[in-house]
Amino acid sequence: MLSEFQKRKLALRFYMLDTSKDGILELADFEQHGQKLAELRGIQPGSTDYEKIMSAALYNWETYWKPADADGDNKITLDEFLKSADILIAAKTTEKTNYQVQKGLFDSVDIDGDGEITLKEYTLFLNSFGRSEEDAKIGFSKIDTNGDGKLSRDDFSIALYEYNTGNDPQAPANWFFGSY
Ligand SMILES: [Ca+2]
Ligand SMILES: [Ca+2]
Ligand SMILES: [Ca+2]
Repeated sequence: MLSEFQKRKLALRFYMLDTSKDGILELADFEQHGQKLAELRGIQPGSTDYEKIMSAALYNWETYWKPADADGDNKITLDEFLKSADILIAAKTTEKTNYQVQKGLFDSVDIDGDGEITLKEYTLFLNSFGRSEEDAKIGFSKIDTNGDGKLSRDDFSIALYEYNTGNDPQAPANWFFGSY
């Protein structure tokens, strides 16, 4: 069973991803988010980088979110998402799926592709969800565990995994998407 804390944290993530703000997650939300991310980064539609962002968005939807669509109507309600998260967390099957999704996500945040995420890159990522620079600063400092000003692939994956599955109200990874 998800705790109230987990439900609240996952609901925040759900609504953050709901780009169209209609209370339902569907492919269009992920496409819109991809477009927003590309726009913030000054990437033109049709370029290779643009295609990369859009395919990461599609992959994220297909792999992580679509399986939660219990009634198969291509729309995910918060209820469907929480039920699915509950099952996945209980079965501990999130780890592998998360890894694949995180890989795509990491690559789309790591703008210069040097294998590390800087505060600047992270800020852009959070901005794409409508979060502020202040949120990014706090989130970054919480998940940059060795304080070297960069997020490694491990820092990023471990924090996101904790965010998605953890039940510790004190965990630094709760700040992954900014204040909560
Ligand atoms: Ca929506
Ligand atoms: Ca559905
Ligand atoms: Ca980088």
